[in-house]
Amino acid sequence: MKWNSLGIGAVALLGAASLSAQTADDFSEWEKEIAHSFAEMDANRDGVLDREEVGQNPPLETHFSMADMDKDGHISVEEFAAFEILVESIEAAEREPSI
Ligand SMILES: [Ca+2]
Ligand SMILES: [Ca+2]
Repeated sequence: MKWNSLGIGAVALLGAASLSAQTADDFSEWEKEIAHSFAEMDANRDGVLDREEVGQNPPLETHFSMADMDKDGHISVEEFAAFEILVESIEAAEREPSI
């Protein structure tokens, strides 16, 4: 499976711009974690997450339609990565209110 292909990289790079603390190493670790959690949720291993599979991830379940950017009814790994970046940015913003 070619998870660490350009798709994740491009999405992750976009996210990096907003997550100032990320180093290149953190970054590939993060990418691995994303691919790992995605694979764990993808119970039927068809490479996408459907509504039943995201039940283990309540924020994703709640915001499924928002995370499903191309509205095909499934969450791809790119969409999942983008969603996680969004959640992390929101959490980071809540932890560190702007000065
Ligand atoms: Ca699936
Ligand atoms: Ca989709």
